[in-house]
Amino acid sequence: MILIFVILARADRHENSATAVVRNGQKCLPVLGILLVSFFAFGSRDAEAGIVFTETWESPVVAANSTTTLLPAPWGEFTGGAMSSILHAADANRFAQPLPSPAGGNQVLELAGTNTGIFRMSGEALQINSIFTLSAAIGNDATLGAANEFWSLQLWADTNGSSSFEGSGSDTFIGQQFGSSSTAVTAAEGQWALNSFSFETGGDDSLSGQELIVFLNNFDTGSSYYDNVSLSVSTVPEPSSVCILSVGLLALIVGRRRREAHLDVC
Ligand SMILES: [Ca+2]
Ligand SMILES: [Ca+2]
Ligand SMILES: [Ca+2]
Repeated sequence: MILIFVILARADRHENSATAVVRNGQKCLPVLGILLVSFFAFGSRDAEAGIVFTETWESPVVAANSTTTLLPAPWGEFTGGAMSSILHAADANRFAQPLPSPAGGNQVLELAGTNTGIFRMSGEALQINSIFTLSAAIGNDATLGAANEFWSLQLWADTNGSSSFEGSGSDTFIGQQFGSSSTAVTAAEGQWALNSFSFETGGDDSLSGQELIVFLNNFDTGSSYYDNVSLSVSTVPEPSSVCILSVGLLALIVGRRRREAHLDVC
């Protein structure tokens, strides 16, 4: 990164030595173009993005209009309270079949009852300068007037190293997006909306090495509906690299304008 900036700076200085040639803005375009391409190429936050898992709830297959409490591995019920979880074929009275985007297929997860939740160990160790994004299609049951707003997408850290989820006091709550939040997207009746929660670790290494836990929750009355649950991780470029490029670009632009202003005066 530093080498690229040095090369660009030298190229800029070399061009200055032939100052007589630089009389209009067109000469700036190649250098600025290279800088901008470099910035986006090396500064892209999604350069190393990857999907950790996607869960569609299409397996095991259940008959239409029926349910099962059998969760696909490695999902498990959270045992900290009166929990239940139901994987069921979408009832035509609740949602159209096949399920409209951003949901899909014919099966969804229903979490029924106050403070119901299921979790999944992600297999991902938390590390600095990373962004973890948990997203899901959230459904609005057409048979009820309520907006099914008590869903919650949560990320936790396995602080006690149990490779399981025990909740507060044992594991660390990282954050959530939830249905009654002002930033949540609520689908129309019978429809689905994509919601997500992102956690950027930055340079904080307090949770580094701990396994990330995904927790899906229904925190109040009624039911929550989830489909196409997905976890992704991307690496944030080194702050020093972004800083060097930004400062370098700014310095070159300012320097160029000053020299051009000087030439105009002369
Ligand atoms: Ca599905
Ligand atoms: Ca509803
Ligand atoms: Ca744990």
